[in-house]
Amino acid sequence: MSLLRVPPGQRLAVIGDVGGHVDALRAELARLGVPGEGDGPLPPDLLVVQVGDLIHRGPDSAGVVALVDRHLRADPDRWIQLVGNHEAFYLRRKQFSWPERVPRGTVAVLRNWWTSGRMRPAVAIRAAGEDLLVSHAGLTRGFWADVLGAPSDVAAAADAINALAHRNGRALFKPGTMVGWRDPDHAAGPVWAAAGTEVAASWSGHPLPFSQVHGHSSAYNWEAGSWNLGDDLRQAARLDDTARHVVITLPGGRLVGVDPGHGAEVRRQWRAFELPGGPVTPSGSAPN
Ligand SMILES: [Mn+2]
Repeated sequence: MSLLRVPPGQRLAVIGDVGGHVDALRAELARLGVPGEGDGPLPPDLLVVQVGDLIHRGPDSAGVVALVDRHLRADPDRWIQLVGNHEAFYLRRKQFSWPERVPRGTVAVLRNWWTSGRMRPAVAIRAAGEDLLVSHAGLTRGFWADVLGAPSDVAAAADAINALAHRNGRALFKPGTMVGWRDPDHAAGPVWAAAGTEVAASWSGHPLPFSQVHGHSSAYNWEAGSWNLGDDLRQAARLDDTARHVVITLPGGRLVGVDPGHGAEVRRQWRAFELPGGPVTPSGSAPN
């Protein structure tokens, strides 16, 4: 089973949805210490996980994919690339309509990442004494129980999700309320589940087997200033305005949402979710 341990002295940075905003990605990588305005090489103490949805919306999807491709080639062990629904748009039967198309060469790069396994659905990480499952949209309780068989171990969960990639795409890409205006589905898949009404809501009243970090959508509407959560979960939720993160702390772990919500316009204020390596839990976070 594959559990990625972030050793003492190293750090983890989980980067949320990029949405074709190459300048925003470069700026964040530079802030994390990547030289050459994010071109690299990655500093030796840095492990990057990007949650998918690199492309669409913003001005330069091709530039984002080219930049990430350089990191994946130069440091395949320290840039973990996850698949989002916008990448999946070019990998399989289309599940939604979208007005944009990335260039053919960019599609070829995405397909190569997917077939070679360099882009995957999930990763299990242990950092600062906390086990984290990172996926594009988050793992609902229904999917965890019905499709994965309720693994309590984070590495077993990631392995089970990743095993679906080329064997059972129908399960992996199971849509939820964000496709076709369906009602919320507490068993929506980890590429499509909505952060508030599906992922968080599905765990309400049930202990989390491990913590999670996800992108794709947010349990808080930053523009409207409103929650996509019921009262009980709202009590457990905390906002990080500077980073644009939503942290919902529940029995057994926490759900960390890192989608900055970039549209055609970039959000100026956002950050990666960072954790130090090693066994020490940083003050203020939820140990489990
Ligand atoms: Mn998405």
